[in-house]
Amino acid sequence: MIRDQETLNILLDNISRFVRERLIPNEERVAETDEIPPEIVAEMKAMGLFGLTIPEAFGGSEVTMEEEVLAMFELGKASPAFRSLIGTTVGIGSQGILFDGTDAQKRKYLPRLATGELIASFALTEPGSGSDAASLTTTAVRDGDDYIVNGTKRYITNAPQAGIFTLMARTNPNEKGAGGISAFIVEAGTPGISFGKRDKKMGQKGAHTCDVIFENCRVPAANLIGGVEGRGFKTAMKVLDKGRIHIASICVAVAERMLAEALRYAADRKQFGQAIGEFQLVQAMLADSKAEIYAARCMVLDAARRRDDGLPVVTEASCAKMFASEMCGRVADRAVQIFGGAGYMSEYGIERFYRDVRLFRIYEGTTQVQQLVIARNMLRELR
Ligand code: COS
Repeated sequence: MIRDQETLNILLDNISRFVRERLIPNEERVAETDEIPPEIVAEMKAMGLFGLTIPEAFGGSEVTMEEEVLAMFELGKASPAFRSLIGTTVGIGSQGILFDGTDAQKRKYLPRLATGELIASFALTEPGSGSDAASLTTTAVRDGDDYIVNGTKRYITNAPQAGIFTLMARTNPNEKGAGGISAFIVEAGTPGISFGKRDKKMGQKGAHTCDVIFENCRVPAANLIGGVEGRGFKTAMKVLDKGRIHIASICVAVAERMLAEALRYAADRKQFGQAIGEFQLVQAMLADSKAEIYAARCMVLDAARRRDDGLPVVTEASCAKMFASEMCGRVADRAVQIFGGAGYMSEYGIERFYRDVRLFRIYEGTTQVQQLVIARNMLRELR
């Protein structure tokens, strides 16, 4: 759903210019230093990028899902690390508060998320619990007006920068599955929280993850999301449904960027007396990539519009995330192939994207988890 085409066009133009003039010229610097320069972070804040999905009442711009994916089709054309910095605040870190939080929780945290003063992170995964999210073992035991949290969360995106975590922990030790899990807002400075070393990753330099360790960490009961125990798993799943459409839109954007680079290279690079783009075998790689990007783009937009219409999108979100992330991997592979030897060399940048996009098929639910969700829903509907 597009609320006001003119306002949206201004936003999309601004992001597109920012990508062209500020982010792309800084990509190599980010890859080398593993840091997004502070002046770029400040510009992202000033542009309101952290507050895109936060309601206007709390200082954000309250974009619809369709508007969000259109914005990500632009922002995603730069190295994924830039998107990652705003990604958890726009998405999985904040949306649990928005969907299921109390009014007091919204009033307390959303305004500072909207400005980027606070970065929100999503703490679900653990050393022993990844795809099987309902098996998590971090505990939150009620003690007076607090909960005492113990456990370790792993690979938590933006944890080193985070001001708050949306934390999933088990409040009912007798309920081993999803029903025993509750969601909390935990402030990063709370005593009892410590951080592991920054993970050394295959790609996405500039986007940081690390362990978050809770040792007898006292969290006020007022920070139990929605004030009701046992609803945390569903909150997490709802957040991920939306997050999966968001990630799918980034896959489309990065694939478009890689294809644009491969096309330019194919048009310039000459072998056997002509541009390699004149060869049908290279054309096949360009054409397959174009068609697959178009298909993913249509899926993402359809899923987003359905969500805006209030329709269930669990299956569509998983379909879009699965198809778009796998498509992005294939486009990355073809782009490296079209660049040939240059594709393997870091100075051309395409190998960096090849490594960066590998994550899309893994986080916010692996391709295999998406397959499981899609097929389970099909069988459920049949029954
Ligand atoms: N929206 C709302 N509720 C949902 C839901 C959704 N999308 N998906 C599941 N639920 C509910 C179910 O309805 C069920 O509720 P009831 O017990 O009241 O019926 C409950 O949650 C448990 O669901 P289910 O039995 O399907 O849970 P499973 O343990 O089988 O897990 C998967 C399901 C595998 C889909 C889930 O664990 C998952 O998504 N794993 C991947 C996690 C992930 O993406 N991690 C990445 C971390 S962030 S980078």
